Amino acid sequence: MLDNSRLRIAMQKSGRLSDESKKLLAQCGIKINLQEQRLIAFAENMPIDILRVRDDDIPGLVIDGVVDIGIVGENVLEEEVLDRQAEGQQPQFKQLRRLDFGACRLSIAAPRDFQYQGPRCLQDLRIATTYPHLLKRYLANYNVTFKTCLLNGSVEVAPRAGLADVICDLVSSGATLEANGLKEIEIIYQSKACLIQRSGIMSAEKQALIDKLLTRIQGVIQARE
Ligand code: PRT
Ligand code: ZN
Repeated sequence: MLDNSRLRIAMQKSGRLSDESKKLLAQCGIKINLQEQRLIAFAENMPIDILRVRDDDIPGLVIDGVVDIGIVGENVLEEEVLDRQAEGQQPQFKQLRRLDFGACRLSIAAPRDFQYQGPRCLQDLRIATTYPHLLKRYLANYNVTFKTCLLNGSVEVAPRAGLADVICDLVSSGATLEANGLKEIEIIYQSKACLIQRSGIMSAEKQALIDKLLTRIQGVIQARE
């Protein structure tokens, strides 16, 4: 049986956000013993449980109220929201704050010799991406429609493999695009990690703990600036 009295926080198990998420919680004074293989870790000094999952699962866990708090990239969050809206749902959650890590941008990139003269050039092309909804929303501003090649990894090899004309993927240094003979042609979304809370009623104790954590996070981030 799940213990509902403890604050449940979801973070990425292993990946680009996991070290920083772990560090942030530690700097807030939460003592956790994260054993590598464990899905759940229990804080020793506060009524908090840490759930360690794939980043893609975090928005849904918060929106569905399975966990109280989530640390996730805005890119993954926004894509999940758009996906649910496309299915006729109205996903509810509270955006608590933006964090100071996980910075990246979602960009459209094309083979180096592609003659790019603005979004209209993309009409009817096939675009490989993990973020079809963010891409569709952006290109709809230009009345551009496209064909999707949905990939959850190795997006950058799609043009060379003949799977797509261009790609829409996350970029930070640009080295991956460069190594794959691609150039960035359009930035469609700027992202950072963020902290979200489920909607609905929280017990006074849980809400007080969230408020305390938020104050500490504010202090940690300010000290790093
Ligand atoms: O296993 P799980 O599903 O949890 O992890 P994942 O593999 O889906 O995600 P992960 O760990 O790669 O990224 C988690 C989050 O980190 C993303 O959702 C973003 O919010 C953020 N982030 C920040 C990035 C990057 N920077 C980033 N550079 N996510 C991915 N990348 C990838 C990008 O997809 C491309 O393959 O890095 C490559 C490009 O990097 P550069 O530096 O070569 O431009
Ligand atoms: Zn993922």
